[in-house]
Amino acid sequence: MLFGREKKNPIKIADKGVVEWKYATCGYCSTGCSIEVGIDHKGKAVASRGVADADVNRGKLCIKGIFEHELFKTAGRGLKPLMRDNRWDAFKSVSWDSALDRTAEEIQRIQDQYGRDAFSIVSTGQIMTEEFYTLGKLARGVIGTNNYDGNTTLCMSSAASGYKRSFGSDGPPGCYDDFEHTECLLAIGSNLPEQHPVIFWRLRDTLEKRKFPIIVVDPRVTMFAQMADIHLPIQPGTDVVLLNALAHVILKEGLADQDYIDAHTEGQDEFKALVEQYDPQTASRICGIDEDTIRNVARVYAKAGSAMTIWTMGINQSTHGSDGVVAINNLNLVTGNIGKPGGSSLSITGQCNAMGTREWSSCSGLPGYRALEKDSDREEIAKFWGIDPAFFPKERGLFMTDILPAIETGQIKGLWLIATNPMTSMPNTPRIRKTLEKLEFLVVQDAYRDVETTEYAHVYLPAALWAEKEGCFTNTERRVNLIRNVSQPPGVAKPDLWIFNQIASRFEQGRAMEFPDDAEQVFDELRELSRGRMLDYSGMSYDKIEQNRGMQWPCSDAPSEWAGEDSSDGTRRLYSDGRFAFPSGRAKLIPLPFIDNNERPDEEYPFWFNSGRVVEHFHTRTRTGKIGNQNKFSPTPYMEMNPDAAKALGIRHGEYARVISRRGDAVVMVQTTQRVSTDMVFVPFHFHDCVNRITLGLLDPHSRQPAFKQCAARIEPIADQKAAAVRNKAARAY
Ligand SMILES: Nc1nc2c(c(=O)[nH]1)N[C@H]1C(S)=C(S)[C@@H](COP(=O)(O)OP(=O)(O)OC[C@H]3O[C@@H](n4cnc5c(=O)[nH]c(N)nc54)[C@H](O)[C@@H]3O)O[C@H]1N2
Ligand SMILES: Nc1nc2c(c(=O)[nH]1)N[C@H]1C(S)=C(S)[C@@H](COP(=O)(O)OP(=O)(O)OC[C@H]3O[C@@H](n4cnc5c(=O)[nH]c(N)nc54)[C@H](O)[C@@H]3O)O[C@H]1N2
Ligand code: SF4
Ligand SMILES: [Mo]
Repeated sequence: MLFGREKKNPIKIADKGVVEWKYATCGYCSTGCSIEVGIDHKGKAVASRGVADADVNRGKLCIKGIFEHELFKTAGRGLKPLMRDNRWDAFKSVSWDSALDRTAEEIQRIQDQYGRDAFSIVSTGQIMTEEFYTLGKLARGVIGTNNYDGNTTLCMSSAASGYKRSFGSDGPPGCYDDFEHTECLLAIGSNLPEQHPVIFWRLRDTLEKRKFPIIVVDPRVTMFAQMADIHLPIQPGTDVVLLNALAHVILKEGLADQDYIDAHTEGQDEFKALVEQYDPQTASRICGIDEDTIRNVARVYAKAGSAMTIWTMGINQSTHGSDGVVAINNLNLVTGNIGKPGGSSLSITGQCNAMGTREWSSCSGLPGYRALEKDSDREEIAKFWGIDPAFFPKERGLFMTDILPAIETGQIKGLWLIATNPMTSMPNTPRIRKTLEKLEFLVVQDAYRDVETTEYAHVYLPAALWAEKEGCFTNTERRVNLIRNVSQPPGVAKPDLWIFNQIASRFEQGRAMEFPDDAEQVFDELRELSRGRMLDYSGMSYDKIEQNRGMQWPCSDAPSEWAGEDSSDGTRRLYSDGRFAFPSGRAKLIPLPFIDNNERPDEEYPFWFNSGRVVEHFHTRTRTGKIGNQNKFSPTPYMEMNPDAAKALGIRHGEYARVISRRGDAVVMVQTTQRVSTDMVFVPFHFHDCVNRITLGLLDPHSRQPAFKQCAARIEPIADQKAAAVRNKAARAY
């Protein structure tokens, strides 16, 4: 009997009238979820859904993926190329030819006048692999500037640098399947539930079937810390000390895998001598974790049959970012936890295609993990592209974080920004503003017209976004996945690939080289360059990638050194045979002395200022700031502050307060919460004119990545709450 229930409002799933589902890969974070976009009979994208048989997400999507089809109709898109003579003039709409001619002429003029490296290019982790490869060919092979880098220096360069130092090559050795096998998970400086919700769901799914210890290292009590078995609220920036101490206990108590160390590593004597100094008692005074907990964690980790470490920006964005990664690798080498199911050093990548740029963009070298420093690599690529090898520099040039200061000193005069928004995302934005104002020529190539950085540009090039074009992304676990063309770009916006090819055709050297227009043809080209290498794509094709819902490299069409006998469906783990990418085949155990060089809280600036993300927004909100639900759930720049600290300053929950550092100030809404201790505040960095007015961004010596997570600030209550609300609102201008 229904007892009249049929009369109550039944749940109805809206019929969006989808007539076709098109395959893509999510364009936000690096989880790499397979997504299908539903098209109605008018050809309009009306729905998104997770692909059920994709191994990565198994039908799931997070809040960003679920609304991704709404991207195609967001406000603020660039519809036409824009141009002006001076920064202070109004922009005028111009034809593509005028904008591209002017850009090519200015590149040429600046290079003729000041030298080739005086024109600089900074790109991103968010365009397609085929676009990265083409941009690399243009920057290295045609324009020939060595001051070419990407925003991955703000994001993954510590991970890339740490992998190279320990294993001889970049490339995360593990995969999500490791959760199915591991007996202990250590997560350092990663807020997985919010920043990689679908990887987190994979972890939760495994934990429901089989229990194993979760240890989270984060100065905040994040959502991840709350579900952990052990939470280590570490002193900011001291992870290397904790990791050295864990290695100390493991070696002292005979818990190390000495056979693995002897067979597969070098440098153990120097390493052991250094960690000898980091006994738990000494370490606890620096890293703030008591000695018994250090011993306990070391034992739990080393005694597990297999154990893995994941990490994200809490490690990378530090003055010890690269050392932090090496310390994690050291821990996994001494316990024999590399390349085995459930045993890994798995960096959780940031942007959707941060891996693609590391592999193919030539930012730090030449395509396919080749190095400018190596004669044979320069010769091979020069021959393949049909240019003189002497055209390439013999070592890499400046990183993004050194390119902007080089504008200040006059070394760089022109800049091309592609899909990155440094006026919001770089540390110490008051300083960035001055550098951008100093440029003789700035060209901004972005999908949105309303990015802050465009205010400083001479030329703006409107780019197509995500599935308005076709190509591949590589995710955290080395999985190459495909984006099919789902929708057309608005106005006359064009794919980045088309823009790069057009610029190439305006240079003599570019006209003499091949710049294919079709993404799949570019894919075929880079696939050839990958054959036999660690990042072998030779067994992949667009159709095969789509059928497999993404494939993990090495994936070879023949037996090979890195891929083994049969890798035609991809390879889950690297280094499973204990052979690493250094000529000796051994990994390096590297001693890591700790020097405390952060700006620390003091009497005048008594709080640690920590920054990061929330689940609803992506970075500088050019996209998520315009999508209804995402903005509704997280509309305001706010600050997590401990209730006791707030009370001591007379600040109440929900009031606006001012944060001040030696660089600048910002107005934020205070959210009192026990997530942070009394000497720390945390602010999501998504809002313009906010967090990065405060940050200092000291650089890591190896990776040049900024320490976004550590600086000192003071908090002041605001008497005039109405005026504060206006200032706060300005930071969410979209
Ligand atoms: N929703 C959403 N998801 C995203 C992104 C986004 O913008 N929005 N961006 C993507 C990108 S590009 C990236 S790089 C990732 C970032 O992903 P995560 O790194 O997971 O995110 P964050 O919030 O930047 O920082 C993670 C944690 O580091 C902690 N931390 C701060 N200082 C320290 C320290 O000294 N030691 C340790 N151990 N931890 C510390 C912070 O308290 C914070 O909880 O997210 C990706 N996913
Ligand atoms: N304080 C603080 N600052 C931080 C961080 C932090 O944790 N704290 N995190 C840092 C990290 S990890 C990162 S990755 C950076 C991110 O910093 P940014 O890269 O500057 O941030 P995004 O907003 O992702 O900028 C990407 C731009 O690309 C555009 N875009 C998207 N798709 C396309 C496309 O297909 N073609 C073109 N041409 N344009 C496109 C978007 O509109 C957007 O303007 O921020 C860093 N800054
Ligand atoms: S978890 Fe990342 S890749 Fe997956 S839907 Fe969310 S933002 Fe997209
Ligand atoms: Mo990032």
